[in-house]
Amino acid sequence: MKTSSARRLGRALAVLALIGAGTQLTPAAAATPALQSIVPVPVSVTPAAGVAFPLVSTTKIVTEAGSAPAKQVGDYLAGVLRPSTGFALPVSDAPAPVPSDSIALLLSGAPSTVGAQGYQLVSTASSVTVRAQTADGLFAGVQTLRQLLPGRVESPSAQTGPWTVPGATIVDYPRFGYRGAMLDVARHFHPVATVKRYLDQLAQYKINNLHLHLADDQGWRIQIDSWPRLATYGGSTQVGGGAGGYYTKAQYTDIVNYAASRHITIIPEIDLPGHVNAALASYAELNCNGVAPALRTDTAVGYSSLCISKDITYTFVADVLRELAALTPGPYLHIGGDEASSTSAADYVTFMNKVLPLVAATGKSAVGWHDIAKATLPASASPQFWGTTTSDSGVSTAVSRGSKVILSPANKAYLDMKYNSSTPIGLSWAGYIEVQDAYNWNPGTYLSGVGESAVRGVESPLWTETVVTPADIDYLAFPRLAAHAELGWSPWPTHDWTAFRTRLGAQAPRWVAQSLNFYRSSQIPWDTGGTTNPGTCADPAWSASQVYTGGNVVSHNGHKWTAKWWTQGEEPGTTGQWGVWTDNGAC
Ligand code: TNX
Repeated sequence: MKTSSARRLGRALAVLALIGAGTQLTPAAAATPALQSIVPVPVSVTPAAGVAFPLVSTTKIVTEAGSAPAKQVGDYLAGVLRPSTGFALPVSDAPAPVPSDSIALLLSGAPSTVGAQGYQLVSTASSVTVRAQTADGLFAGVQTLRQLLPGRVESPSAQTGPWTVPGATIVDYPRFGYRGAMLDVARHFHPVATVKRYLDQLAQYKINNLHLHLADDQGWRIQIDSWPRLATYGGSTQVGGGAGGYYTKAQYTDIVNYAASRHITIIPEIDLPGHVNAALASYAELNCNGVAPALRTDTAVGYSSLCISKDITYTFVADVLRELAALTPGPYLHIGGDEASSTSAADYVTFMNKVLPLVAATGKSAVGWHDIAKATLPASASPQFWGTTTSDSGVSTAVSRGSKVILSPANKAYLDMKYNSSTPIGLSWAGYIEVQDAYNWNPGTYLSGVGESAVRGVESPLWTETVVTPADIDYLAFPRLAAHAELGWSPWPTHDWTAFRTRLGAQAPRWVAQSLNFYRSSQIPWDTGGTTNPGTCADPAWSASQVYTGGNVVSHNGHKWTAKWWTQGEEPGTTGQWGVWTDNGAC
């Protein structure tokens, strides 16, 4: 059964298909009209037939008068649009009425249905007006506005217009208040610049939480003043034996502030009481036998545990949580809790019963991997489900006591699982996860005993045993992260794989413009920019600007090459990162 909003969307798209034929559109735009291409799909889109807003050199951005948060969103939007358009796009307080030739970001007049995170976007021939109740809502509206412009608007260098926003009224708000991603910076350390790059990508898809897995067996990644060797020694290596690293407090704060400017909350995790070899190696007194083990750079799990019976363990945990809480404006501290197989079941519960109040003492709410539900949780604590089944008695009991659940089922939401057997990086213990697998599940009915209202939201974890570079992060996160973002934001009645894959395919020009190394899944009809001429061995040769799709054949350097998947700018013979071109031999 479809809701009225879903029907409205369906009608809107049908109307669009009609008007698309009559307007001046590039071939690429004609293939995927912008209003049909938004990810996550909005609650409702009503096109204004024949109307379009031209973004031109004189366009100004005006923001709610006197509101610093609205001004910051305006500055952010200008920062996105200036490099590619080359326009000045000055940002100033909005006069009333809103002048023509402007993009207005206003904190009044939004319909009440948009709530705390949603927005209304109205584009006419003379202005684009985003209205929301909060700066979070304006920021979400700005992400939609980006997607209404051609993908090349995302380029860091000047591009050719025209820059046209189709006329429409969009009313939009999230299904779940929490939309998350997790980055493991412990297995391989990822520097501040990489985290910022990821934050920029998350923001585009309206993800509003980044959980940082800051400590594990192979490395401790955050400066703690009361236990300095955690970072300086415990952070000195990583999986495979590389140099590792850690964030100073100033660097962590830089990440927190950058995230805030993208309306993203940082959730720091210290994994306890297992996954602690780096801490045990740094301080002998944390070990039951008083002997510090060696640092580890392998990927074994389940062998390390804090000493549950020692008082110093709780001094240590309290110190770490206190320092972390002081650096973290968000409401959550994540205490891990998974795979503590070297801690007895009774000790595990003892430990959690002592540590949960230590979290509360910092004024924060606890999040933990769903194993923490083996203890009796306060309603404020959120178990994060990472299993591969669809029921868990600990989680459903916690829900009956008032807890809300974060859903990260490993066989759907784990970004570190391979797409298929030939994926060059990633793991496969929870199975292969193609884009359709990532998309086709309903968070509101997934776990027995955990209904829609007990779900805090969806989170996509990226563990980094095999993930070293920003390009690796891109490759595993995209496009699956966009699928999860839609599960977290869009109303369930809009859920439709066929429509989604087209909308997802339309993201390709944006990702290319951003140099995002996404996985060109053969399940997705990637937008090729309207180009169709692949060349032949005998005639036109490979060109760096041409888009090729799987099966296209070109000649280059006297050889004939076949593209395995969507590609642009990757030279046959030199290949892209993982060899998109198959060499078919001499022409
Ligand atoms: C399981 S999921 C883990 C991590 C690994 C991950 C690899 C969870 C809470 N623990 O320690 O990195 O699998 O996919």
